[in-house]
Amino acid sequence: MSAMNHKNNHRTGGEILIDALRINGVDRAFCVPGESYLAALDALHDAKEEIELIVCRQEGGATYMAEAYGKLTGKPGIAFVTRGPGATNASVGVHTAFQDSTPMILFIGQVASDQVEREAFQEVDYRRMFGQMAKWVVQIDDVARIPELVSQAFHRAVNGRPGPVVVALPEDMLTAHASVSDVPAHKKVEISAGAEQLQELTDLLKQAERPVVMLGGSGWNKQAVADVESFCAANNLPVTTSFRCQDLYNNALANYAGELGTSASPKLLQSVKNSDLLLVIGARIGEMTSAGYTMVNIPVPNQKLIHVHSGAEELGRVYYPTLPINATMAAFAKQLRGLAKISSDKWASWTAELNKNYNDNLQHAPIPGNVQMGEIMQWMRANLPEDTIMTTGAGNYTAWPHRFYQYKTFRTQLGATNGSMGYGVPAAIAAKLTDRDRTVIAFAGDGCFMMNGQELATAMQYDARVVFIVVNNGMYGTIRMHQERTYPGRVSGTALANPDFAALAQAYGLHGEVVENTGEFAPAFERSVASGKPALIEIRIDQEAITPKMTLSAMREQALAAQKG
Ligand SMILES: Cc1ncc(C[n+]2csc(CCOP(=O)(O)OP(=O)(O)O)c2C)c(N)n1
Ligand SMILES: [Mg+2]
Repeated sequence: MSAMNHKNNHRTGGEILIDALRINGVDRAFCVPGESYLAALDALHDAKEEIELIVCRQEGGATYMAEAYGKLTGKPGIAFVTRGPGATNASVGVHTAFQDSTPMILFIGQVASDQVEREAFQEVDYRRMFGQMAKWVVQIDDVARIPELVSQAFHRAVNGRPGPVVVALPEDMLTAHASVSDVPAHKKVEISAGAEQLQELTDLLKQAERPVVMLGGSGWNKQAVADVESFCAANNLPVTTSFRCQDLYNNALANYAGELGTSASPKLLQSVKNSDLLLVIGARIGEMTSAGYTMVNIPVPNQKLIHVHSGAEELGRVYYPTLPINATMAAFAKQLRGLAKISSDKWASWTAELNKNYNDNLQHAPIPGNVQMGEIMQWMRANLPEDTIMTTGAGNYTAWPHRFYQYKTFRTQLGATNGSMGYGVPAAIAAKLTDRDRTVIAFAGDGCFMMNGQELATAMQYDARVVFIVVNNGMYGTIRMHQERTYPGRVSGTALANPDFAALAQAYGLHGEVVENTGEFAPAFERSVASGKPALIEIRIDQEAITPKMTLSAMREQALAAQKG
Protein backbone atom coordinates (compact mmCIF):
# COMPACT_ATOMS: atom_id res chain seq x y z
CA MET A 1 0.00 0.00 0.00
CA SER A 2 1.31 3.46 -0.77
CA ALA A 3 1.56 6.20 1.83
CA MET A 4 -0.76 8.27 -0.29
CA ASN A 5 -3.58 5.79 0.01
CA HIS A 6 -5.80 7.63 2.48
CA LYS A 7 -8.49 5.16 3.41
CA ASN A 8 -11.73 6.57 4.60
CA ASN A 9 -13.74 3.44 5.06
CA HIS A 10 -14.68 2.14 8.47
CA ARG A 11 -11.75 0.34 10.09
CA THR A 12 -11.16 -1.08 13.54
CA GLY A 13 -8.50 0.43 15.77
CA GLY A 14 -6.39 -2.65 15.12
CA GLU A 15 -6.64 -2.14 11.35
CA ILE A 16 -5.91 1.59 11.54
CA LEU A 17 -2.85 0.82 13.69
CA ILE A 18 -1.43 -1.86 11.41
CA ASP A 19 -2.04 0.34 8.36
CA ALA A 20 -0.04 3.06 10.13
CA LEU A 21 2.81 0.59 10.67
CA ARG A 22 2.82 -0.40 6.98
CA ILE A 23 2.83 3.23 5.91
CA ASN A 24 5.80 3.87 8.21
CA GLY A 25 7.80 1.10 6.56
CA VAL A 26 7.51 -1.63 9.18
CA ASP A 27 8.42 -4.99 7.67
CA ARG A 28 8.83 -7.08 10.84
CA ALA A 29 7.42 -7.07 14.37
CA PHE A 30 8.35 -9.20 17.39
CA CYS A 31 5.70 -10.33 19.84
CA VAL A 32 4.43 -12.51 22.62
CA PRO A 33 0.65 -12.59 22.14
CA GLY A 34 -1.97 -11.50 24.66
CA GLU A 35 -5.75 -11.35 24.70
CA SER A 36 -5.45 -7.62 25.31
CA TYR A 37 -4.48 -6.87 21.72
CA LEU A 38 -6.27 -9.56 19.68
CA ALA A 39 -7.64 -6.94 17.27
CA ALA A 40 -4.08 -5.83 16.38
CA LEU A 41 -2.99 -9.46 15.91
CA ASP A 42 -6.00 -9.97 13.65
CA ALA A 43 -5.05 -6.95 11.53
CA LEU A 44 -1.51 -8.34 11.33
CA HIS A 45 -3.04 -11.48 9.82
CA ASP A 46 -4.25 -9.37 6.88
CA ALA A 47 -0.86 -7.65 6.63
CA LYS A 48 1.26 -10.80 6.73
CA GLU A 49 2.67 -10.30 3.23
CA GLU A 50 4.15 -6.97 4.29
CA ILE A 51 4.83 -7.37 8.01
CA GLU A 52 6.46 -10.57 9.19
CA LEU A 53 5.36 -11.33 12.74
CA ILE A 54 7.99 -13.13 14.80
CA VAL A 55 6.49 -14.87 17.82
CA CYS A 56 8.93 -15.12 20.73
CA ARG A 57 9.09 -17.11 23.97
CA GLN A 58 9.46 -14.30 26.48
CA GLU A 59 8.81 -10.57 26.12
CA GLY A 60 12.39 -9.75 27.15
CA GLY A 61 13.51 -11.74 24.11
CA ALA A 62 10.98 -9.92 21.91
CA THR A 63 12.07 -6.43 22.95
CA TYR A 64 15.78 -7.30 22.71
CA MET A 65 15.08 -8.52 19.17
CA ALA A 66 13.22 -5.31 18.35
CA GLU A 67 16.09 -3.29 19.85
CA ALA A 68 18.69 -5.19 17.80
CA TYR A 69 16.58 -4.69 14.66
CA GLY A 70 16.53 -0.94 15.43
CA LYS A 71 20.31 -0.88 15.91
CA LEU A 72 20.93 -2.78 12.71
CA THR A 73 18.54 -0.93 10.40
CA GLY A 74 18.16 2.52 11.98
CA LYS A 75 14.39 2.01 11.68
CA PRO A 76 12.31 1.70 14.85
CA GLY A 77 12.21 -1.89 16.07
CA ILE A 78 8.61 -2.92 16.72
CA ALA A 79 7.41 -5.15 19.56
CA PHE A 80 3.93 -6.10 20.72
CA VAL A 81 3.32 -7.41 24.22
CA THR A 82 0.40 -7.83 26.56
CA ARG A 83 -0.39 -5.76 29.63
CA GLY A 84 0.99 -6.15 33.19
CA PRO A 85 3.19 -9.26 33.09
CA GLY A 86 4.00 -8.85 29.39
CA ALA A 87 4.97 -5.23 29.88
CA THR A 88 7.14 -5.96 32.91
CA ASN A 89 8.97 -8.73 31.06
CA ALA A 90 9.41 -6.40 28.09
CA SER A 91 10.90 -3.57 30.13
CA VAL A 92 14.52 -4.79 29.87
CA GLY A 93 14.51 -4.10 26.13
CA VAL A 94 13.10 -0.62 26.71
CA HIS A 95 15.87 0.21 29.18
CA THR A 96 18.44 -1.13 26.72
CA ALA A 97 17.01 0.94 23.86
CA PHE A 98 17.03 4.01 26.08
CA GLN A 99 20.68 3.73 27.11
CA ASP A 100 21.69 2.76 23.56
CA SER A 101 19.59 5.54 21.98
CA THR A 102 17.96 2.96 19.71
CA PRO A 103 14.74 3.78 17.89
CA MET A 104 12.05 1.37 19.04
CA ILE A 105 8.29 1.34 19.57
CA LEU A 106 6.73 -1.00 22.10
CA PHE A 107 2.98 -1.52 21.78
CA ILE A 108 1.28 -2.78 24.92
CA GLY A 109 -2.28 -4.03 25.23
CA GLN A 110 -4.15 -2.12 27.94
CA VAL A 111 -7.24 -2.82 30.02
CA ALA A 112 -10.56 -1.62 28.64
CA SER A 113 -11.32 2.08 29.21
CA ASP A 114 -14.28 1.38 31.50
CA GLN A 115 -12.07 -0.67 33.86
CA VAL A 116 -9.34 1.93 34.40
CA GLU A 117 -8.20 2.70 37.97
CA ARG A 118 -9.92 -0.35 39.46
CA GLU A 119 -6.63 -2.24 39.45
CA ALA A 120 -8.28 -4.40 36.86
CA PHE A 121 -6.66 -7.68 35.78
CA GLN A 122 -3.01 -6.88 34.87
CA GLU A 123 -3.67 -3.13 34.94
CA VAL A 124 -0.64 -0.82 35.00
CA ASP A 125 -0.38 2.86 34.16
CA TYR A 126 2.44 2.74 31.61
CA ARG A 127 3.08 6.47 31.75
CA ARG A 128 4.18 6.04 35.35
CA MET A 129 5.83 2.65 34.87
CA PHE A 130 7.99 3.65 31.90
CA GLY A 131 8.29 7.32 32.90
CA GLN A 132 12.08 7.35 33.25
CA MET A 133 12.83 4.43 30.98
CA ALA A 134 11.22 5.48 27.70
CA LYS A 135 11.66 8.59 25.61
CA TRP A 136 7.89 9.01 25.50
CA VAL A 137 4.86 7.06 26.71
CA VAL A 138 1.40 7.54 25.28
CA GLN A 139 -1.93 5.82 25.69
CA ILE A 140 -4.25 6.09 22.72
CA ASP A 141 -7.73 6.52 24.19
CA ASP A 142 -9.50 7.69 21.04
CA VAL A 143 -9.50 5.35 18.03
CA ALA A 144 -9.67 8.33 15.68
CA ARG A 145 -6.32 9.61 16.94
CA ILE A 146 -4.29 6.47 16.10
CA PRO A 147 -2.77 7.90 12.88
CA GLU A 148 -1.76 11.14 14.61
CA LEU A 149 -0.27 9.53 17.72
CA VAL A 150 1.47 6.67 15.91
CA SER A 151 3.01 9.24 13.55
CA GLN A 152 4.23 11.15 16.61
CA ALA A 153 5.63 7.92 18.07
CA PHE A 154 7.71 7.28 14.93
CA HIS A 155 8.96 10.87 14.76
CA ARG A 156 9.97 10.83 18.42
CA ALA A 157 11.68 7.44 18.18
CA VAL A 158 13.99 8.43 15.30
CA ASN A 159 14.63 12.16 15.71
CA GLY A 160 16.85 14.09 18.11
CA ARG A 161 18.50 11.53 20.38
CA PRO A 162 16.72 8.37 19.19
CA GLY A 163 15.07 6.12 21.75
CA PRO A 164 12.19 3.87 22.76
CA VAL A 165 8.57 4.98 22.72
CA VAL A 166 5.84 3.05 24.52
CA VAL A 167 2.29 3.06 23.15
CA ALA A 168 -0.52 1.66 25.31
CA LEU A 169 -3.58 0.35 23.47
CA PRO A 170 -6.81 0.00 25.48
CA GLU A 171 -8.58 -3.17 24.40
CA ASP A 172 -11.90 -1.47 23.56
CA MET A 173 -10.11 1.24 21.58
CA LEU A 174 -8.59 -1.44 19.33
CA THR A 175 -12.00 -2.95 18.54
CA ALA A 176 -13.81 0.38 18.10
CA HIS A 177 -14.38 1.65 14.54
CA ALA A 178 -13.54 5.00 13.02
CA SER A 179 -13.46 6.78 9.66
CA VAL A 180 -10.13 8.48 9.66
CA SER A 181 -7.41 9.35 7.16
CA ASP A 182 -3.93 7.89 7.40
CA VAL A 183 -0.86 10.05 7.92
CA PRO A 184 2.02 9.70 5.45
CA ALA A 185 5.29 8.04 6.52
CA HIS A 186 7.33 9.80 9.22
CA LYS A 187 10.24 12.03 8.28
CA LYS A 188 13.72 11.72 9.71
CA VAL A 189 15.34 15.10 10.33
CA GLU A 190 19.01 15.50 9.48
CA ILE A 191 20.73 18.34 11.34
CA SER A 192 23.96 19.89 10.02
CA ALA A 193 26.57 21.98 11.81
CA GLY A 194 26.70 25.69 11.03
CA ALA A 195 29.48 27.15 8.86
CA GLU A 196 30.89 29.03 11.87
CA GLN A 197 31.00 25.84 13.92
CA LEU A 198 32.91 24.06 11.15
CA GLN A 199 35.36 26.95 11.00
CA GLU A 200 35.87 26.80 14.77
CA LEU A 201 36.37 23.04 14.57
CA THR A 202 39.04 23.54 11.91
CA ASP A 203 40.75 26.23 14.01
CA LEU A 204 40.75 24.02 17.12
CA LEU A 205 42.25 21.15 15.14
CA LYS A 206 44.96 23.40 13.72
CA GLN A 207 45.96 24.41 17.25
CA ALA A 208 46.00 20.81 18.53
CA GLU A 209 49.09 18.68 19.15
CA ARG A 210 47.53 15.59 20.73
CA PRO A 211 44.00 15.29 19.30
CA VAL A 212 41.79 12.23 19.83
CA VAL A 213 38.55 11.42 18.01
CA MET A 214 35.92 9.38 19.83
CA LEU A 215 33.03 7.79 17.91
CA GLY A 216 29.94 6.36 19.53
CA GLY A 217 26.20 6.49 20.03
CA SER A 218 23.46 5.85 17.52
CA GLY A 219 22.10 7.33 14.31
CA TRP A 220 25.00 6.15 12.14
CA ASN A 221 24.77 4.49 8.76
CA LYS A 222 27.25 3.01 6.28
CA GLN A 223 27.77 6.29 4.46
CA ALA A 224 28.29 8.28 7.67
CA VAL A 225 30.90 5.77 8.83
CA ALA A 226 32.65 5.98 5.44
CA ASP A 227 32.59 9.80 5.57
CA VAL A 228 34.09 9.96 9.06
CA GLU A 229 36.69 7.38 8.06
CA SER A 230 37.68 9.49 5.09
CA PHE A 231 38.09 12.62 7.28
CA CYS A 232 40.00 10.86 10.07
CA ALA A 233 42.27 8.95 7.70
CA ALA A 234 43.00 12.05 5.57
CA ASN A 235 44.03 13.96 8.69
CA ASN A 236 45.72 10.97 10.34
CA LEU A 237 43.72 11.50 13.53
CA PRO A 238 43.80 8.77 16.18
CA VAL A 239 40.31 7.28 16.51
CA THR A 240 38.82 5.57 19.54
CA THR A 241 35.37 4.06 19.83
CA SER A 242 33.07 4.17 22.84
CA PHE A 243 31.81 1.15 24.81
CA ARG A 244 30.35 -1.45 22.40
CA CYS A 245 30.50 0.92 19.43
CA GLN A 246 33.69 -0.65 18.04
CA ASP A 247 32.19 -1.13 14.59
CA LEU A 248 32.05 2.63 13.89
CA TYR A 249 35.65 2.59 12.65
CA ASN A 250 37.65 0.04 10.70
CA ASN A 251 39.85 -1.42 13.44
CA ALA A 252 42.48 -2.47 10.90
CA LEU A 253 43.34 1.10 9.82
CA ALA A 254 46.69 2.63 10.80
CA ASN A 255 45.09 5.43 12.85
CA TYR A 256 42.80 3.23 14.99
CA ALA A 257 43.58 3.62 18.70
CA GLY A 258 41.24 1.04 20.26
CA GLU A 259 38.02 0.88 22.24
CA LEU A 260 37.07 2.68 25.38
CA GLY A 261 34.92 0.48 27.55
CA THR A 262 35.29 -2.37 29.98
CA SER A 263 38.28 -3.76 28.04
CA ALA A 264 40.02 -0.43 27.37
CA SER A 265 43.79 -0.56 27.57
CA PRO A 266 45.24 1.45 30.49
CA LYS A 267 47.63 3.16 28.06
CA LEU A 268 44.77 4.33 25.88
CA LEU A 269 42.94 5.75 28.90
CA GLN A 270 46.11 7.61 29.84
CA SER A 271 46.50 8.93 26.29
CA VAL A 272 42.96 10.27 26.27
CA LYS A 273 43.71 11.97 29.60
CA ASN A 274 46.84 13.50 28.06
CA SER A 275 45.12 14.65 24.87
CA ASP A 276 44.73 18.36 24.24
CA LEU A 277 41.65 18.10 22.01
CA LEU A 278 38.80 15.61 22.09
CA LEU A 279 36.49 15.44 19.09
CA VAL A 280 33.56 13.35 20.33
CA ILE A 281 31.05 12.41 17.65
CA GLY A 282 27.81 10.77 18.78
CA ALA A 283 29.05 9.37 22.10
CA ARG A 284 27.82 10.62 25.48
CA ILE A 285 31.16 9.70 27.18
CA GLY A 286 29.17 7.64 29.67
CA GLU A 287 30.36 5.84 32.78
CA MET A 288 31.57 2.70 30.95
CA THR A 289 33.36 4.70 28.25
CA SER A 290 35.14 6.97 30.73
CA ALA A 291 36.56 4.42 33.22
CA GLY A 292 33.84 5.34 35.71
CA TYR A 293 33.88 9.08 34.89
CA THR A 294 37.61 9.35 35.66
CA MET A 295 38.95 9.79 32.10
CA VAL A 296 37.70 13.29 31.32
CA ASN A 297 37.49 15.92 34.03
CA ILE A 298 33.94 16.86 35.16
CA PRO A 299 32.47 19.40 34.68
CA VAL A 300 35.24 21.23 32.77
CA PRO A 301 37.57 18.89 30.85
CA ASN A 302 41.31 19.54 30.97
CA GLN A 303 41.46 19.40 27.18
CA LYS A 304 39.38 21.22 24.62
CA LEU A 305 36.18 19.33 23.88
CA ILE A 306 34.23 19.42 20.63
CA HIS A 307 31.05 17.50 21.38
CA VAL A 308 28.77 16.53 18.52
CA HIS A 309 25.42 14.94 19.39
CA SER A 310 22.00 14.67 17.78
CA GLY A 311 20.28 15.45 21.09
CA ALA A 312 20.78 19.09 22.11
CA GLU A 313 20.07 18.08 25.71
CA GLU A 314 23.23 15.92 25.76
CA LEU A 315 25.51 18.91 25.08
CA GLY A 316 26.90 20.32 28.31
CA ARG A 317 25.06 17.61 30.26
CA VAL A 318 28.14 16.22 32.06
CA TYR A 319 31.10 17.83 30.30
CA TYR A 320 31.41 21.53 29.54
CA PRO A 321 32.09 21.67 25.77
CA THR A 322 34.48 24.16 24.15
CA LEU A 323 32.43 23.72 21.00
CA PRO A 324 29.01 22.05 21.23
CA ILE A 325 27.52 20.96 17.92
CA ASN A 326 23.96 19.72 17.61
CA ALA A 327 23.99 17.56 14.49
CA THR A 328 23.00 14.14 13.26
CA MET A 329 25.71 11.68 12.34
CA ALA A 330 24.93 11.39 8.62
CA ALA A 331 24.74 15.15 8.04
CA PHE A 332 27.78 15.98 10.16
CA ALA A 333 29.94 13.19 8.73
CA LYS A 334 29.25 14.44 5.22
CA GLN A 335 30.35 17.93 6.26
CA LEU A 336 33.53 16.56 7.84
CA ARG A 337 34.41 14.77 4.63
CA GLY A 338 34.13 18.06 2.76
CA LEU A 339 36.58 19.95 5.01
CA ALA A 340 39.98 20.93 3.68
CA LYS A 341 42.85 18.72 4.82
CA ILE A 342 44.74 19.98 7.86
CA SER A 343 48.46 19.42 8.36
CA SER A 344 48.81 16.41 10.64
CA ASP A 345 52.59 16.60 11.03
CA LYS A 346 52.29 17.76 14.65
CA TRP A 347 50.48 14.60 15.71
CA ALA A 348 51.90 11.99 13.35
CA SER A 349 54.03 10.30 16.02
CA TRP A 350 51.19 10.59 18.57
CA THR A 351 48.83 8.74 16.21
CA ALA A 352 51.48 6.11 15.50
CA GLU A 353 52.03 5.59 19.23
CA LEU A 354 48.31 5.14 19.92
CA ASN A 355 47.96 2.69 17.04
CA LYS A 356 50.98 0.72 18.22
CA ASN A 357 49.43 0.45 21.65
CA TYR A 358 46.22 -0.85 20.06
CA ASN A 359 48.12 -3.50 18.12
CA ASP A 360 50.20 -4.49 21.17
CA ASN A 361 46.96 -4.92 23.09
CA LEU A 362 45.65 -7.37 20.47
CA GLN A 363 48.34 -9.85 21.54
CA HIS A 364 47.13 -12.42 24.03
CA ALA A 365 48.94 -14.19 26.85
CA PRO A 366 48.28 -17.85 27.73
CA ILE A 367 45.43 -18.50 30.19
CA PRO A 368 45.02 -21.50 32.54
CA GLY A 369 43.38 -24.62 31.13
CA ASN A 370 43.16 -26.40 27.79
CA VAL A 371 41.15 -23.78 25.95
CA GLN A 372 43.10 -20.71 24.84
CA MET A 373 40.41 -18.14 24.08
CA GLY A 374 43.06 -15.79 22.67
CA GLU A 375 43.90 -18.33 19.97
CA ILE A 376 40.23 -18.87 19.20
CA MET A 377 39.77 -15.12 18.76
CA GLN A 378 42.84 -15.00 16.54
CA TRP A 379 41.30 -17.74 14.40
CA MET A 380 38.06 -15.77 14.17
CA ARG A 381 39.93 -12.60 13.18
CA ALA A 382 41.63 -14.47 10.38
CA ASN A 383 38.77 -16.64 9.15
CA LEU A 384 35.38 -14.98 9.60
CA PRO A 385 33.89 -12.91 6.77
CA GLU A 386 34.43 -9.16 7.37
CA ASP A 387 30.73 -8.46 7.67
CA THR A 388 30.12 -11.12 10.36
CA ILE A 389 27.85 -9.82 13.12
CA MET A 390 29.02 -10.47 16.69
CA THR A 391 26.53 -10.06 19.51
CA THR A 392 27.24 -10.09 23.24
CA GLY A 393 25.40 -9.79 26.52
CA ALA A 394 27.28 -8.99 29.73
CA GLY A 395 29.98 -10.89 31.57
CA ASN A 396 33.74 -11.29 31.69
CA TYR A 397 33.65 -13.44 28.55
CA THR A 398 32.84 -10.27 26.54
CA ALA A 399 36.47 -9.21 27.04
CA TRP A 400 37.40 -11.76 24.35
CA PRO A 401 35.36 -10.32 21.47
CA HIS A 402 35.85 -6.75 22.78
CA ARG A 403 39.59 -6.85 23.00
CA PHE A 404 40.69 -9.53 20.55
CA TYR A 405 38.28 -9.30 17.62
CA GLN A 406 38.63 -6.65 14.91
CA TYR A 407 35.47 -4.96 13.66
CA LYS A 408 35.97 -3.73 10.14
CA THR A 409 32.59 -2.70 8.77
CA PHE A 410 29.52 -0.91 10.10
CA ARG A 411 27.09 -2.89 12.24
CA THR A 412 29.23 -5.91 12.87
CA GLN A 413 28.87 -5.49 16.63
CA LEU A 414 25.58 -5.63 18.53
CA GLY A 415 25.93 -5.18 22.28
CA ALA A 416 23.95 -3.54 25.03
CA THR A 417 25.66 -0.51 26.54
CA ASN A 418 23.45 -0.83 29.63
CA GLY A 419 25.39 -4.05 30.34
CA SER A 420 22.27 -6.16 30.11
CA MET A 421 22.78 -9.89 30.41
CA GLY A 422 20.82 -12.08 28.00
CA TYR A 423 21.01 -9.65 25.08
CA GLY A 424 23.30 -11.61 22.76
CA VAL A 425 21.00 -14.58 22.01
CA PRO A 426 17.86 -12.68 20.90
CA ALA A 427 19.92 -9.90 19.26
CA ALA A 428 21.66 -12.48 17.09
CA ILE A 429 18.35 -14.04 16.05
CA ALA A 430 16.98 -10.62 15.03
CA ALA A 431 20.22 -9.89 13.16
CA LYS A 432 20.07 -13.14 11.19
CA LEU A 433 16.40 -12.57 10.29
CA THR A 434 17.30 -9.05 9.11
CA ASP A 435 20.33 -10.06 7.08
CA ARG A 436 20.29 -13.78 6.28
CA ASP A 437 23.37 -13.61 4.06
CA ARG A 438 25.67 -12.63 6.89
CA THR A 439 27.38 -14.89 9.42
CA VAL A 440 25.96 -14.14 12.87
CA ILE A 441 27.64 -15.21 16.08
CA ALA A 442 26.06 -14.83 19.51
CA PHE A 443 28.65 -14.73 22.28
CA ALA A 444 27.22 -15.64 25.67
CA GLY A 445 28.44 -16.70 29.09
CA ASP A 446 26.80 -19.60 30.89
CA GLY A 447 24.96 -17.06 33.05
CA CYS A 448 24.09 -14.77 30.19
CA PHE A 449 22.88 -17.55 27.88
CA MET A 450 20.35 -18.89 30.37
CA MET A 451 18.64 -15.50 30.62
CA ASN A 452 17.16 -15.90 27.14
CA GLY A 453 18.16 -19.42 26.10
CA GLN A 454 14.51 -20.23 25.46
CA GLU A 455 14.73 -18.15 22.28
CA LEU A 456 16.64 -21.05 20.68
CA ALA A 457 13.12 -22.25 19.92
CA THR A 458 12.50 -19.00 18.02
CA ALA A 459 15.76 -19.46 16.10
CA MET A 460 14.53 -22.92 15.05
CA GLN A 461 11.01 -21.75 14.25
CA TYR A 462 12.28 -19.11 11.80
CA ASP A 463 15.42 -20.97 10.71
CA ALA A 464 17.74 -18.23 11.99
CA ARG A 465 21.09 -19.94 11.50
CA VAL A 466 23.04 -18.23 14.22
CA VAL A 467 26.12 -19.84 15.76
CA PHE A 468 25.62 -19.48 19.51
CA ILE A 469 28.85 -19.68 21.50
CA VAL A 470 28.50 -20.32 25.22
CA VAL A 471 31.66 -19.60 27.21
CA ASN A 472 31.04 -21.82 30.20
CA ASN A 473 33.01 -21.23 33.41
CA GLY A 474 30.32 -22.49 35.81
CA MET A 475 29.74 -19.14 37.45
CA TYR A 476 28.57 -15.57 37.22
CA GLY A 477 32.20 -14.72 36.59
CA THR A 478 32.09 -10.93 36.67
CA ILE A 479 30.47 -10.87 40.09
CA ARG A 480 32.78 -13.61 41.37
CA MET A 481 35.71 -11.44 40.24
CA HIS A 482 34.37 -8.47 42.19
CA GLN A 483 33.81 -10.75 45.17
CA GLU A 484 37.39 -12.00 45.12
CA ARG A 485 38.65 -8.43 44.96
CA THR A 486 36.46 -7.08 47.73
CA TYR A 487 35.61 -10.12 49.87
CA PRO A 488 38.41 -12.58 49.00
CA GLY A 489 37.59 -16.27 49.39
CA ARG A 490 33.96 -15.60 50.28
CA VAL A 491 32.01 -17.00 47.35
CA SER A 492 28.36 -16.02 47.72
CA GLY A 493 25.58 -16.37 45.17
CA THR A 494 27.85 -16.68 42.15
CA ALA A 495 28.36 -20.44 41.59
CA LEU A 496 26.25 -22.13 38.88
CA ALA A 497 25.24 -25.73 38.15
CA ASN A 498 24.70 -25.83 34.40
CA PRO A 499 22.90 -28.09 31.96
CA ASP A 500 24.77 -29.88 29.18
CA PHE A 501 24.46 -26.97 26.74
CA ALA A 502 25.10 -28.97 23.56
CA ALA A 503 22.46 -31.56 24.55
CA LEU A 504 20.07 -28.73 25.42
CA ALA A 505 20.63 -27.20 21.98
CA GLN A 506 20.06 -30.61 20.35
CA ALA A 507 16.79 -30.97 22.23
CA TYR A 508 15.64 -27.74 20.58
CA GLY A 509 16.70 -29.17 17.20
CA LEU A 510 19.97 -27.25 16.85
CA HIS A 511 23.36 -28.65 15.97
CA GLY A 512 25.35 -28.89 19.24
CA GLU A 513 29.08 -29.06 19.94
CA VAL A 514 31.34 -29.11 22.99
CA VAL A 515 34.86 -27.68 22.88
CA GLU A 516 37.32 -28.63 25.61
CA ASN A 517 40.60 -27.95 23.77
CA THR A 518 41.66 -25.01 21.63
CA GLY A 519 42.17 -27.16 18.55
CA GLU A 520 38.58 -28.46 18.65
CA PHE A 521 37.11 -25.02 18.03
CA ALA A 522 37.78 -24.44 14.33
CA PRO A 523 36.39 -27.82 13.17
CA ALA A 524 33.41 -27.45 15.53
CA PHE A 525 32.70 -24.02 14.07
CA GLU A 526 32.99 -25.30 10.52
CA ARG A 527 30.67 -28.24 11.26
CA SER A 528 28.22 -25.78 12.86
CA VAL A 529 28.09 -23.57 9.79
CA ALA A 530 27.83 -26.60 7.50
CA SER A 531 25.03 -28.15 9.58
CA GLY A 532 22.43 -26.08 7.73
CA LYS A 533 20.67 -25.10 10.93
CA PRO A 534 21.18 -22.93 13.99
CA ALA A 535 24.06 -24.28 16.05
CA LEU A 536 25.50 -23.99 19.55
CA ILE A 537 29.10 -24.47 20.65
CA GLU A 538 29.78 -24.79 24.35
CA ILE A 539 33.35 -23.79 25.18
CA ARG A 540 34.39 -25.10 28.58
CA ILE A 541 36.98 -22.75 30.00
CA ASP A 542 38.96 -22.97 33.21
CA GLN A 543 37.44 -21.09 36.16
CA GLU A 544 40.90 -19.69 36.87
CA ALA A 545 40.85 -17.84 33.53
CA ILE A 546 38.73 -15.03 34.93
CA THR A 547 40.14 -12.30 32.65
CA PRO A 548 42.50 -12.39 29.64
CA LYS A 549 45.34 -11.33 31.93
CA MET A 550 44.60 -12.46 35.47
CA THR A 551 43.72 -15.66 37.33
CA LEU A 552 41.06 -15.95 39.98
CA SER A 553 43.49 -17.11 42.67
CA ALA A 554 45.96 -14.31 41.91
CA MET A 555 43.10 -11.89 42.35
CA ARG A 556 42.16 -13.45 45.68
CA GLU A 557 45.77 -13.49 46.91
CA GLN A 558 46.26 -9.85 46.00
CA ALA A 559 43.13 -8.88 47.89
CA LEU A 560 44.12 -10.96 50.94
CA ALA A 561 47.59 -9.41 50.91
CA ALA A 562 46.08 -5.93 50.71
CA GLN A 563 43.82 -6.72 53.68
CA LYS A 564 46.80 -7.88 55.78
CA GLY A 565 49.06 -5.05 54.63
C1 LIG B 1 20.15 -8.62 33.60
C2 LIG B 1 21.37 -8.55 34.42
N1 LIG B 1 21.41 -9.14 35.63
C3 LIG B 1 22.53 -9.09 36.38
C4 LIG B 1 23.65 -8.43 35.95
C5 LIG B 1 24.91 -8.40 36.81
N2 LIG B 1 25.96 -9.17 36.14
C6 LIG B 1 26.86 -8.61 35.31
S1 LIG B 1 27.90 -9.71 34.63
C7 LIG B 1 27.20 -10.99 35.48
C8 LIG B 1 27.72 -12.38 35.33
C9 LIG B 1 27.70 -12.89 33.92
O1 LIG B 1 27.93 -14.26 33.96
P1 LIG B 1 28.29 -15.09 32.67
O2 LIG B 1 27.34 -14.78 31.59
O3 LIG B 1 28.42 -16.51 33.04
O4 LIG B 1 29.70 -14.48 32.22
P2 LIG B 1 31.12 -14.60 32.95
O5 LIG B 1 31.31 -13.31 33.69
O6 LIG B 1 31.11 -15.80 33.84
O7 LIG B 1 32.09 -14.72 31.83
C10 LIG B 1 26.15 -10.55 36.28
C11 LIG B 1 25.33 -11.41 37.14
C12 LIG B 1 23.55 -7.79 34.69
N3 LIG B 1 24.55 -7.07 34.17
N4 LIG B 1 22.42 -7.88 33.95
MG1 LIG C 1 30.13 -17.59 33.45
